[in-house]
Amino acid sequence: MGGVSGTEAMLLRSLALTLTLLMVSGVQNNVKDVCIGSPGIPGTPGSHGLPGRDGRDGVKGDPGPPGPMGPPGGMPGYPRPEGVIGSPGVAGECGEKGKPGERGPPGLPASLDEELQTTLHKFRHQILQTMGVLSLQESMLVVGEKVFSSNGQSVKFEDIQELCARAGGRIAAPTSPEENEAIASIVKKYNTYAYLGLIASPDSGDFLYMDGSPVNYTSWYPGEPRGWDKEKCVEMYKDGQWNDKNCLQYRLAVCEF
Ligand SMILES: [Ca+2]
Repeated sequence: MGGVSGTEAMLLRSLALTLTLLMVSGVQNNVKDVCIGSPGIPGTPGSHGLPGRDGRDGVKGDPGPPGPMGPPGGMPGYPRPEGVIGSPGVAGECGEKGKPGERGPPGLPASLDEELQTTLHKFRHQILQTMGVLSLQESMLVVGEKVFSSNGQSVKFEDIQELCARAGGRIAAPTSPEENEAIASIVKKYNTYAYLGLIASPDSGDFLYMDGSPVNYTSWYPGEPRGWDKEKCVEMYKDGQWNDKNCLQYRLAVCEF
């Protein structure tokens, strides 16, 4: 019983060669079927590779929260805009009156002052034009220095006074037959009694002009005045005669200027 014979050794070598060829030719399935040994021990892990290259920049992030307040003593800020100018102060006291200046050279007499005469001529012309138009429209009646006029309104005595004063005149008061006739013509035109600028004196009961002076002309209707204390105003009838009357009636407003 010696070792392996020569023939057996050849067979074993042929078998090993065949197995090697099968493995090299990739016929794994066949190898599996043939390889029946236990698995080997895994090898040790390889060493770490070199670090990779830097990546590309990422997306810009959100702004961060405001930082803490800095220490005092920083730079001054921008100047503020100027405020509104205040109201002017109270005027000071008047100073002492100065000395009169020297007398100027004598001027021209008004009659020789050409510019003044031209202005006066223009004024006169314009006034005559205006009076002509108003007279034509029977809006005014000229008697001597006075002008009588009415707006045709009938109001109480006090309101006539106010109305005439506002127009720059006063309630009409006849001081002569001519003036009385002029006012009477206005009363006839509007067919309405008018109050006159007369009032009973609170002391004597006598009738006076509005400035308190006594009347110098009257045109009482026969029997008037007889209102005693109750009729302190005077109305004019259409024929120009007068009657004392209370002051609260609505009468034509006739003014004189
Ligand atoms: Ca009367």
